[in-house]
Amino acid sequence: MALYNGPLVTIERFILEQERQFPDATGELSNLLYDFALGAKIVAAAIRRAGLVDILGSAGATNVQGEDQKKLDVLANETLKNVMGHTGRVCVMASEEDEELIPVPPGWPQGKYAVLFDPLDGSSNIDVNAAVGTIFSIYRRNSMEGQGTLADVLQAGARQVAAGYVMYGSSVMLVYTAGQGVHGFTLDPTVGEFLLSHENLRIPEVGMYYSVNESNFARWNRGTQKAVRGFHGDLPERIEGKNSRYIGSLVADFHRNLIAGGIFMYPADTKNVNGKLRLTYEANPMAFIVEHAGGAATDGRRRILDIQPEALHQRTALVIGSIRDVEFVAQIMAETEAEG
Ligand code: AHM
Ligand code: MG
Repeated sequence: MALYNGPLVTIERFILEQERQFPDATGELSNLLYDFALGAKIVAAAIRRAGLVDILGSAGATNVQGEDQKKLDVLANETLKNVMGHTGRVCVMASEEDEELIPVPPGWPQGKYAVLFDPLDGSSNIDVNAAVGTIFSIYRRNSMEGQGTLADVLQAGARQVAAGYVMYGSSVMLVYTAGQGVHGFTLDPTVGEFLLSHENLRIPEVGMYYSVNESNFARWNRGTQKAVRGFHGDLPERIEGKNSRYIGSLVADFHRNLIAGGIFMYPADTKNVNGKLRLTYEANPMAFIVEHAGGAATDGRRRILDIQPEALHQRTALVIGSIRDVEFVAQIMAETEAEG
């Protein structure tokens, strides 16, 4: 095994050190972030065995091993609910996998945070062994006491106190911000620890890549089509052409653009008239992260973080990434709309 060649900073030590800057901090938010890190390790371990688990599952028709054969997105969801719900730090949860709010299990104390998550985003990629992710978003509760309410999770994204994602890729990375920079940790599977590997990530102002599902081209409005043609290199006076990269896994597409610079778009189209991605547990946490890394996120008209959510599973168009590229798309969309 290669030796580490720098100071070893575990996610625990890093979060603690950040928290020391705030004398009033109770440590609850730090603990919530470790809770997500623990959940991520459990999910990562399951994903690593995914192919094997599928083989065991299909071979064992008479062998009722219900839990082992659960689909990974269900497993990820149950894992996060279990990890987050039994800590006393949370008053309510919401997940892409649950239609309704998820209360804290009976008998467990109510905490001051509301958490939302997409337990396994891009899960169709599991079957082909491509990267998937977990996305999370944390708010301080609005309600005063007792069980958390819908209003606790339907806060505008700008009110998030922390957000992050875990990418299960060629290595497992956890990236988060609690408002003091965006930091990335890589899981060392030999010791089971997330170690600081990317401190204070900044997204380049102009990116190398654009990421969009171009099979939807004919269903986009003219503004979106024109912006993407700009990325093809058809508007050299406005923007340089870019390289195309699209995995179809938001976390992986976003992560690449965060590191290398780029823009990800899931615009509205005639089939997905409000876009495809969900505002509260997909767009908002990513928007919070990108802004803290110097980037931007819009639905084409509005800053994502300013949108007041009205429903838990509300969809939104999303244009997110390097600031000048996002501005370019927003301008082209506005100009085209004004032309009528
Ligand atoms: P999911 O939440 O059902 O996994 O869907 C979200 C995923 C994102 O990860 C990805 O950006 C997008 O759907 C890809 O959609 P498409 O296959 O239409 O390009
Ligand atoms: Mg999702």
